Amino acid sequence: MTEITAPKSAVTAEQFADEIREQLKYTQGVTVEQAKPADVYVAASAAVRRHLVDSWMKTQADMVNGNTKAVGYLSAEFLMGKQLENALLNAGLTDQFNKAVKDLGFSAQEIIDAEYEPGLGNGGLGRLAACFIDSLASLGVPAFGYGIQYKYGIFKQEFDENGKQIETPDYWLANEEPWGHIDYNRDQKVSFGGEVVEENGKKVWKPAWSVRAVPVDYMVPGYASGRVNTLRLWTAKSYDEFDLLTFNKSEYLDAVKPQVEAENISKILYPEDSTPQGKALRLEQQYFFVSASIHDAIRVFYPGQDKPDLTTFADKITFQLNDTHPVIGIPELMRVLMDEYGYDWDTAWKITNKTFNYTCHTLLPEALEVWPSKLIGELLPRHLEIIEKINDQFEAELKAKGVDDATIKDMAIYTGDSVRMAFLASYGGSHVNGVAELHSELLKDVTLKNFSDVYPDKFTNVTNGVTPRRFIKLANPRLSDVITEGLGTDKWLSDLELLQGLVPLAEDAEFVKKFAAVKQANKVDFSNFAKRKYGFDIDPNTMINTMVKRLHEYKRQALKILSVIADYADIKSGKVSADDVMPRTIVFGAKAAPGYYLAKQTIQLINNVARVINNDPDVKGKLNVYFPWNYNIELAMNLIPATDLDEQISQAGKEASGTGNMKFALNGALTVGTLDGANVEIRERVGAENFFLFGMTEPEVSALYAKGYDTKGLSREYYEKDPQLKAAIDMVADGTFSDGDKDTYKDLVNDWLTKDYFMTLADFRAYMDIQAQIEETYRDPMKWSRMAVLNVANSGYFSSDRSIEDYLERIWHTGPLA
Ligand code: BZD
Repeated sequence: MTEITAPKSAVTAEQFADEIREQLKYTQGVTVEQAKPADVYVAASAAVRRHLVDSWMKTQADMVNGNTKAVGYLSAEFLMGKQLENALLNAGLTDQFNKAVKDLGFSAQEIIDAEYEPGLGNGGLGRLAACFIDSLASLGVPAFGYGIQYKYGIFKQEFDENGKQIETPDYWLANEEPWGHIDYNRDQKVSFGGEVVEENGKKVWKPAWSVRAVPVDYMVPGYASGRVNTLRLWTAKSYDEFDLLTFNKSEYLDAVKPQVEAENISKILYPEDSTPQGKALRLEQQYFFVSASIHDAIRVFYPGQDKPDLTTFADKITFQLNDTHPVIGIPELMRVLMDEYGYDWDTAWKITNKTFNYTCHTLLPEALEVWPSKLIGELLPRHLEIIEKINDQFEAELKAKGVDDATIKDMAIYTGDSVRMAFLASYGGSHVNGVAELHSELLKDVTLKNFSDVYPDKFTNVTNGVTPRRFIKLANPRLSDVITEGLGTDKWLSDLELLQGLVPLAEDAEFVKKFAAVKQANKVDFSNFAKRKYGFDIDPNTMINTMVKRLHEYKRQALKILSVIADYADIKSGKVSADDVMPRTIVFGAKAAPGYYLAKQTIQLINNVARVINNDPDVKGKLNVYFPWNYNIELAMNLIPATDLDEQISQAGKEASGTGNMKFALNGALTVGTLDGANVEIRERVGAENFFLFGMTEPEVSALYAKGYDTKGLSREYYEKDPQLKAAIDMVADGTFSDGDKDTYKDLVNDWLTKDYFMTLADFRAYMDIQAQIEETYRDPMKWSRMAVLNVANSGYFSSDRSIEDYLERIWHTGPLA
């Protein structure tokens, strides 16, 4: 007997169909006969939202009235994915919905497909925030996600006829969006500019301009917890109506200028995922959402109080800073406490220090935000003063601890010219965490070493995780059924470590075959999806080998494509017979930041390798490369369950964690990877024999830098010595993938041969060797599937529920509502 614990609403399919009809008629004014899938999508969304409202209101009331500290997850990005399916699952309405829409004359899939995916994030950091608020709600922990409702999300990616990336705006709000509720009555005023004056011995900020921050609330339903939290995304509105006088003179653009400028703040998500752009607008965005959120928390937790006792603030809510983007919140809370509520510096500092914690998501020094003091001074003059004072206090504290002057200088939060946000966060909050064990160690030993030396107790690790609801249950229903059957219960969806129970089944041939059949069926599904959406002809009987993530030199998509080219060259030159090749389909998905030249060249190269190889009869059916454009959550949910082999092949010591790797392992793909980020922990758990490890370790990388790898052009030696590598690079240089033009990739080739900062060439041989081993393993399907079962069984640790439990225990010191 299989135990089923999934939520199930008492509502019948007939009742749910009636609710959809009502919405269609009374809110949207269309009959069922007139309705298009997009209409039914809006109606069904409104209907499911209604089923969640009571839990939502009760959760808020219990949060405000109870004694459980809430979590405020401050994040410039929440990459949520489509909402309807997830809301149905958590409301226990999936079956009713499926039947109801069928009775109304639609397929469930076409209704789900009618939703437009919001792209309010760049990549891992934004998706992590979405997984975390799902887990907070599922664990019953009171929480707010606080961020920005950008009008334009991450750009839409297309490829032109030369294979180049084209970015087009993603106006995701072009059609009705049924999930967000705009609450004009809970707005906040956010001010900028002006000057600070002294009045009666007090500092008073006289800002020059203000915008109206209006919250748009999204429900965040928990799975099987009965709780529904809130994601509050701020949108910027102007206080100034347009200037009628100017308008009457027909100067339309001038008349609406102030309005446009204010509303620009929430207009667009910065498509950056590595280096901060010194853009005023970006700082405005950061301050905008953080200031509104802090004031909102005071409003929520001290309702109707003119003179709240904010010495209890840190007992009401703890703010997690998702990277440095919200760090301006530290001086902002200081300012609010002192200037708006009259607290003295020391009291304000205690509260602030207790309220904030900081998560770092990078190891690239250039990705730690640094703002010019001049810009902060112009935009937020009072905050700059406070930051200077924080820095003075910090220096005095360091001196008192006996830190030497040179180190104190290295640690400066405020250097005179600039403000280092990661340092401000490390000093201003209670805890600092990295996102995987290796990453947290490197933060302590390298990136934030001085801080960890002085404040060792602040530093901790919380290894990332992913939500099993979206990334197993919704993405891979077939595997979910096989797991539930294998374990005799579906409880694993809220306690993922139960997957351990599958370990013995790896020895059960019947189970392993069933598992393999799921993978095969998913591959067929993906092939159909790719045909429908992209026009690709993917052969589901080949190995599906996937590399999906932002395009970055450190992630080394170049290593993957060079290996493909090397294989191609071997077949073309007759060194390897096509008959001996194990058929493989390589699928890439990646967006490059619009200003990142080498990343964009790499995209162009991959597209043209795909074009040449896929059209070459010599390798037909053996080696194929596809690059579906505009990688997003929907594509991830279709591709991950169909993947046999995942790649996380970053240069060791560069990828903070990676979370794609977790999603793949949980869906029964094997990983080829370096000892980097969360790969280290995945390998530890699934077993070294079930993970394809290759490449230099972090200390080996450091040693090779010390020899001058990138400065003395050592990469060329690897090129000269390895004929396979040489052949591959020569093929790129000689125009094989650019219709004979030798210039197209010259900068890429030149970089490989003279600098190669991320050591692609140095790791090439090890990578080719491990790929040979992978082929051999794949030729034994039972062996491969057994390894894949063990990956699933041993990856339960990588649930975001476990990450959140770690945050609760190590950092937030709070828990579920009573
Ligand atoms: O965060 C990523 C890291 O690169 C991954 O290793 C890690 O798994 C995830 C989650 O912790 N970082 C980002 O995604 N960073 C950004 O997207 C980003 C966005 C704007 C500005 C700077 C970085």
